[in-house]
Amino acid sequence: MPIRRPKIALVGAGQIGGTMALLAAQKQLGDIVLIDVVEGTPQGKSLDILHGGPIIPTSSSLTGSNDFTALKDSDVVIVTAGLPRKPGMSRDDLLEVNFGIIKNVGEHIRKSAPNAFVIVVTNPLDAMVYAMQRVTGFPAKRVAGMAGVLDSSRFASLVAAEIGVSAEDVRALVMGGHGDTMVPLIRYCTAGGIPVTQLLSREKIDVIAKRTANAGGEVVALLKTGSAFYSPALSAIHMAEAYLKDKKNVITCAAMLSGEYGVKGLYSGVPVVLGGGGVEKVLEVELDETEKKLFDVSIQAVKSLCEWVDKKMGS
Ligand code: TXD
Repeated sequence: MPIRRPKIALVGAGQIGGTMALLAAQKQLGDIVLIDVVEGTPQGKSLDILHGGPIIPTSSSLTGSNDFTALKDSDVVIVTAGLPRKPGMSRDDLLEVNFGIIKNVGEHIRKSAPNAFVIVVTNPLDAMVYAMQRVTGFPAKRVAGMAGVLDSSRFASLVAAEIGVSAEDVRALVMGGHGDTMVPLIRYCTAGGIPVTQLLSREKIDVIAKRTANAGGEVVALLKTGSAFYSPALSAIHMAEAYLKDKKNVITCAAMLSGEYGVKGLYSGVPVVLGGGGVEKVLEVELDETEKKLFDVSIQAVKSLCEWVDKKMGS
């Protein structure tokens, strides 16, 4: 049998969806289908990128559809369908409306793309990825949420700017929920292998940690009409690439915990090995007393959102 190109479905052709389509075409990750409920949006954006194909250059095909059957046999489905925040809104304010959307999308994925690796982006992320796994019934290793990779990148970018070094050389680890209770693990942040605590004062690092927790809100306040989309798109495609190329990258994403960190049956942002098997392994890093306390607070915040989802799902 000839090898076929992977099929990547992007459900939600908005700010993040459109940006991901361009990134996936530039990286030639496979054939891309954009799906949205707004007539013309997915078709227009895919055609626009296709027009640039010779310049990229790419051999990826791009199509757009308002029909969920376009999901058929996708290898990866990245879901951004839902409403973004407006200034003054918290991510949790989106819970009710976006749960309804995710439930509908999850049913379509279960029917049309039963073997896909699903990456959820829609906020409130931890609850939405939990809902997606419940609705699809897919093994938890095939349903992950995009958040920690973005939060870690945001933290690293601010550290790099503060030290005055290339962002390429800064690595950071931000765990927990994708919200105000996220946990930047300062001890694990390095610049070229050097612990950041040897390069910046504690005060400066704490300011950066606070700014990271509010980074999404900072962009929402500046844009006024929507939320961040370039770095979220880069983050989700980074996860998709690790899966499609079986890269076994260590990436922080919202993964189902089954006892790791003393948590069972909830999604939270943790470092995982992401490869062809999806979330192949959850990596348990050592947490000190303070970090453990912060992580537990973050878990409690996610737990209440997931209990809401359970109630809506009737169990
Ligand atoms: O780190 C993270 N996980 C967050 C996630 C980072 C940034 C943004 N975060 C959330 O992603 C944000 O709060 C939203 O919930 C999603 C999507 O953000 P985006 O900025 O892409 O929103 P847009 O531009 O409004 O795009 C959403 C698209 C839009 O075109 C709608 O028409 C479409 O989703 N939509 C649907 N598509 C398919 N099916 C249904 N039911 C549907 N409803 C809306």
